[in-house]
Parts: sequence; C-alpha cells; structure tokens
Amino acid sequence: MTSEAAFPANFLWGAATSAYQIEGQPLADGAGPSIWHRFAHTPGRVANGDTGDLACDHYRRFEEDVALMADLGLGAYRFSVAWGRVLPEGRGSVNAKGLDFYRRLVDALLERGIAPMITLYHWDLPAALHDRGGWLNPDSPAWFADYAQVLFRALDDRVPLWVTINEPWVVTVPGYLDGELAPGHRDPFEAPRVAHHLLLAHAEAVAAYRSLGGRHRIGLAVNLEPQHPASPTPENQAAARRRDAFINRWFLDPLYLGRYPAELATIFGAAWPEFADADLARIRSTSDSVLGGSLGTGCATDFIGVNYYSRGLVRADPNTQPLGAIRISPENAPRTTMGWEVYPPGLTETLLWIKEHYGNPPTYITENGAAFDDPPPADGLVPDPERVDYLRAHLRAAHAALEQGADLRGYFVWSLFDNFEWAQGYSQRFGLIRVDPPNQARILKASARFYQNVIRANGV
Ligand code: PNW
Repeated sequence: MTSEAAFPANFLWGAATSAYQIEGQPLADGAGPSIWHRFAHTPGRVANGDTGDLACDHYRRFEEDVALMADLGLGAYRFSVAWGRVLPEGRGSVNAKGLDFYRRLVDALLERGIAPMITLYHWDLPAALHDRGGWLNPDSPAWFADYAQVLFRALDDRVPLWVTINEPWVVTVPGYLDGELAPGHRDPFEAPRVAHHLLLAHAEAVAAYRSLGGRHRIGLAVNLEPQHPASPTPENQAAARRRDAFINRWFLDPLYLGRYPAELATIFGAAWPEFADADLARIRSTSDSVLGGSLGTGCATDFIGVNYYSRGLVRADPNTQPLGAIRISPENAPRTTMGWEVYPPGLTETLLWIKEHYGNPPTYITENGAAFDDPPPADGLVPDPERVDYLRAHLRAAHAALEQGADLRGYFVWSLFDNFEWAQGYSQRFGLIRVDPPNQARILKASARFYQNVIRANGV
C-alpha cells in the first residue's frame, strides 16, 4: 500500500517517557530522593494524592517493556535518567546500582535494535541539591555538567542521541513562577535566574561532551506552541506577541541568537536581572557550528528537540501577571482531557518557524501526543480513535513541514505508557499502551497498532 505521506528513508520513529513518570521505586538501590518525590508526598500538590512510588513499575519490568517496544517496531526510545539514582546527593560519589539500571536498559534496547535517546534532566532534581538552592544556585550549571559527564563516560559508546534538559520553560514557569509543578515556588524574581542557569547548564554539558570527545549528537528539548490572538484586537495581538517571546523565544533566542527577547525585561520589570555578556556568549557558542552546517563538531548543540501539543490562543488579561495574557480553550474546537485544543497545523507552523528563525537546525519532534478518556479494553485492545486521529493529523502536519524544507529527523510519541502525569497524577492517559498502576497489566491501544503500521509503512 502506498501511503499519502512518505517519510525519508532514515527517519527515526520513536516513543518517549521520563523516569519519575514511569519507573516507580524512586528510592530503590540507594537512590536519593528528588524534588518530585517530595512534591508528590506533600498533601494537596498532586491530584488524588498520587505519587510516582509505583508508577508503571518500569524499574522492575523494563525487559518486558523493551520487548513491547520491539513488537511495535520502534526505531528509537527516548527516556530520562533519574539524576538521584546515579548521584544520590546530586554530586559526589556514584551509586553503581543506579547507574547499572540504565546500563542494562541501554543494552536491552540495543539488543532489539532500538536506538536510545537519553534525556539527562526531566525535572527530578535531587532533593539534596534543592536544599543547596537548586537551580537558583550559580553552581547548578557545574553540578549538572559533572552529572552529565558520569553518563557520557558510562554510555556514550552506545547512545547515539542525548538531550540535556527537557523543557526548561516548564521547569522555570510552572516550577518557579506559577507554583504548579515541583518545587512549587511562586516568585517572579526567581524565574529568570532559574532559566538562565538552565541555559548555562545546557551549555556546560555540551561543552563537557565535546571535551570528553563525545562521538554522537546532543541537543535541547523545548516545548513550543504558536501564539495566535483570540481576536484581532490590538490588545490581543500584543498579548500573543508577548506570549511568543515568553514561551517560544525565551530559550531559543539565547541559544541561537545570543540574546534574550527584549520583551522579557518588560514583562518581568524589576524582577529581570542584568545577565553577563560572557554568559550569553557561552550559551550562544554552543550553537555556532550548527549554523555553520556541520554536526558533531566544535561546541555545537547538534539538534533541537520540539515538544508540541497545541497552540496558544491568547487573550490579553491584566489580572494575570507578569505576562498580562492568558491562553483560552476555544469552545467549539476539539480538545484533549488536558483542556488543550487539538490543532495540528500548529506543528507545521512551529517547524517552519524554527527553520526561518534559527537557520534550519536538525530537529526531532521529541514529544507529541494527547490525553483522552479511553474506554476500557474490548477484546484485548483499548479502542482510542481520538488518539489515532490526533497522531495521524500531526504526522501529516510534520510531513508538510518536511516538504517545505524543515530539517526534521525523527518523531517520538508522548507517551509509550499511561503514566504519572505530574500534578494531574494518573488521571490523564497519554499512552499508546494502557497501564493501571494497581495491576500493571500492559494493554495495547488501537493507537499502538496504528503507530506500528506507520512505522512499517514509513508513512501515514
Ligand atoms: C510535557 N504547557 O510537559 C512533558 O515533557 C511531559 O513530561 C508531560 O507528561 C507531557 O508534556 C504532557 O503534559 C508539558 O503548559 C507541560 O504548555 C506543560 C506544557 C507543555 C508541556
């Protein structure tokens, strides 16, 4: 059967997860607690009092899970390393048992011909580092680079793709400005400093990778969403431009252009610090050789990872500070159970925007997917037609960007499993595979079969 949208021959098809969301046993084998372990065990922070204590029990069932990935035909698997399993105190001595878990996972993947993409930081900062100021501490970029080196030394011979930090914006804004995610701070004076340290942490890790002679590719994953005014009033148009600077350009402008968007100083006012020119040069230097077109050389960030879920439909709102803008959910549009509008053309727009603004760097869609209220399984399969439609439409949108010249190298579904959806606990199901934490049975959804066919046909 010929497919309507054929992807390039070497296109990478994957699925994604993160450590705290699926592993369970967060303190096993000498691991140190993370800020997410603490946050989830603080009453009132996570829906229904859910925690990652058991999650998908992947820490014990990883072999079975890798076999499922092989059945789906995945070419790649994106997962994150729990920093506190490897370094229980966040720095200092390595916990061999924790590191060994990731060694065995990588080996199991390679035995099945699945390429590992490792995310070094997916939000689970060791609590011991948080107690030293966490991402507010100017030493935090060095802590991160030291931790990253442990992983590079142990696994770079077998790991072709590295992501330093997942969604620095989500770490910064829900973590330190709105207080919805760990560590749950609400402080406009903290957020810009945290963001700056995350960018420096990325830069230091990339520099460490190069100086160790890293042989593969390393990038940063950002959450992006095109911002459209809810109506064409001047107020809403200005609000959409502010939100574009605030979400889409906060991290990519410094990385590729060497400066923060000017809007941020206006948005944060007195809370926006002066940042040293040397820091911005350091951050930018990590993208230089990408713009020169060569990969894996110099101090380059080799690729950008894009996590795409929806667009922002933006209305000016003076009561929402410091941004003065809110995202609204359009009444008549299809929405996921997260309340996010289903808006596939935004993925094409986002990929083309990266191409135009940042010199067409190599790009992976490191997350794309949707939460729906799946019905219970029927005849051994969960019927999830809404997720199938969501994935098909977004794959076509990605293909449209490829046709228009975007340098897209691969696509990862969020997520392989229903898992611990942060502050929403287990109430949101993003998986291709159904998991209910109490009984742990893995049950395929129709979307898993759909994706298996996409991979087989290399198209949709
Ligand atoms: C991503 N937003 O988070 C994360 O990388 C995943 O761990 C998470 O499970 C997934 O998306 C689904 O939520 C996001 O507000 C959180 O725009 C919030 C936003 C985007 C992504």
